[in-house]
Amino acid sequence: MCSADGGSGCADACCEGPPLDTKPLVIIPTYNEADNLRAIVGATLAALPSATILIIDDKSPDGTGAIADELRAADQRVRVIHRAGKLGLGTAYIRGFEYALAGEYSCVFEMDADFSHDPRYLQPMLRELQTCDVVIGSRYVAGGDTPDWIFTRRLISNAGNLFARALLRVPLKDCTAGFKCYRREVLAACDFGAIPLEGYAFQIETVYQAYRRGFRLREVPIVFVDRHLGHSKMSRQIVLEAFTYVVRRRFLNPLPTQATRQRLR
Ligand SMILES: Nc1nc2c(ncn2[C@@H]2O[C@H](COP(=O)(O)OP(=O)(O)O)[C@@H](O)[C@H]2O)c(=O)[nH]1
Ligand SMILES: [Mg+2]
Repeated sequence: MCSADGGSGCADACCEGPPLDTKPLVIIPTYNEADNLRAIVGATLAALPSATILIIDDKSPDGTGAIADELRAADQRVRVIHRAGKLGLGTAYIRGFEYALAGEYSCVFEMDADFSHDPRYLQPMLRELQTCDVVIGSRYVAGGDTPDWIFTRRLISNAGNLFARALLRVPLKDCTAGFKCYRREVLAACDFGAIPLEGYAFQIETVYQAYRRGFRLREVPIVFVDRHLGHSKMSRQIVLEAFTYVVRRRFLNPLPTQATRQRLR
């Protein structure tokens, strides 16, 4: 490990990072994804055969949980956590991070079940993680795109990102991205459950905390396509949550920056 960067990994060739490609965990939260689950699990294992997949299902009424159990019985790389009811995306990921830390996973992916996050990006993201701490599959860097979105949806998403970036000063083009890969050290150091959050706000909180704690973030371009099967669970309330969270985080309980931390030590 390199001392120059506080032990969170280093881009220098002299530094040896943890063996990242040996134990990736891909967390896939599901709610009513019966039409997508078999295909996404198959595509994920084909793209990253060394991965373990953790499905976290919230008692989906459409039988997604039973399909998850079937996939688990067929392949030991698939694991399943059933929760009692729809408890939200944020807490599903937190449960998945706890699972990862209780095991020996060296890096952890967040990925949707609906193919908006194409598994073909898993290998390139893992390669990037060799020289940083969090890789973000970004729609807003050169090469990234949201080809299916109408103008107003792009506008809302861009405005939300601008707002988050301006207030929280996270140097990312895509702060609300949900396709990400973390080194386990990041998950061990952060407390993403500190504020209960559901949707885009949870995604912003993860990069905010990681950045403020001195971890290195890197965006890689992804083309984000809309789901073909099933329905989005995002709502107006989740968009509102993101706006109010950004304001609260900025003005009520901002985290100190890494530089401030070092001064206080
Ligand atoms: N376990 C769990 N998964 C959820 C919940 N809400 C959404 N998801 C899953 O999280 C992922 C992203 O949700 P989605 O509805 O596609 O959001 P969108 O991509 O922003 O439209 C999908 O895999 C959903 O099935 C929830 O409350 N619990
Ligand atoms: Mg989706």
